[in-house]
Amino acid sequence: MPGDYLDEVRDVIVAGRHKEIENIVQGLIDKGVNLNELINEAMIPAMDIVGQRFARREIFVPEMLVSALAMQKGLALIKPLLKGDESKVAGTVVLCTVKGDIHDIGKNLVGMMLEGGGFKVVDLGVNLSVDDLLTHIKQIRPDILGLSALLTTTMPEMGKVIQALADHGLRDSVKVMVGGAPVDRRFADSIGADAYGEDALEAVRLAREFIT
Ligand code: B12
Repeated sequence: MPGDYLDEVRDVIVAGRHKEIENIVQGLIDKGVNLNELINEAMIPAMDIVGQRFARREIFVPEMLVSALAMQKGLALIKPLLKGDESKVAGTVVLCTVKGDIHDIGKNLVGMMLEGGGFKVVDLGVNLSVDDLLTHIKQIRPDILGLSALLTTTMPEMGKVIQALADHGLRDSVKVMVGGAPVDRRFADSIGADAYGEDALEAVRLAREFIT
């Protein structure tokens, strides 16, 4: 049955069975399954289930961690297959999670899709302070900056970054897009971001819009 493998992948990630995920995902890659379907209909929904269980206090941080590990191992196998043609770079995107936030799975997915879409991605990692980020922006001079936050407590950092870009005369040289589960368009507007992206595909669409 076509949908069965989606259920299996979802269940293995939810259960945090990270030692099994690579064999399963590699087997599916070898069979030529649709990778977007695998990510969007099995892997991301698995993380949503994990988050709901955590919120209901049915699981705790260690369980969230092993699910995240399973997710990361699975995505690592898919990543090389999404790579675009590096000879035609559409533009440079700097990505990071803001200070205080170490949730990087969504950011990594955004980076994978942008690379697949022909962008050069400079991933600065997680927990970037405003000052560190400014230093990198001055050096790299990207076309686009993508900020990710998964905690309501770290969302305000996005506004601080945008303000700091303005204070240092850099705001007009870089388009800023923001994303992450608690972020929405209204928040993006309120902090003066150029755009809000709901998911990784939207990030690619926005980046293309910025460049053309
Ligand atoms: C996995 C996970 C963890 C892992 C993270 C591992 C890792 N390497 O990322 C660990 C265990 C470390 C963790 C820790 C914590 N977590 Co946590 N975590 C999660 C969980 C279950 C999944 C997140 C995830 O990976 N989702 C899958 C990805 C693909 O989705 P996404 O990140 O939203 O990204 C998509 C879009 O948002 C968008 N996007 C993302 N970024 C960007 C950027 C741009 C520019 C664009 C355009 C788009 C975009 O595209 C992505 C792809 O579609 C969420 C629940 C949830 N459903 O979000 C809780 C959750 C975010 N965590 C939560 C909490 C409370 C914590 C802790 C405080 C727990 C604790 N007591 O210690 C710590 C905080 C750590 C910190 N300082 O950051 C809460 C946050 C609540 C809140 N209101 O703020 C959540 C919502 C769980 C819950 N329901 O309560 N967590």
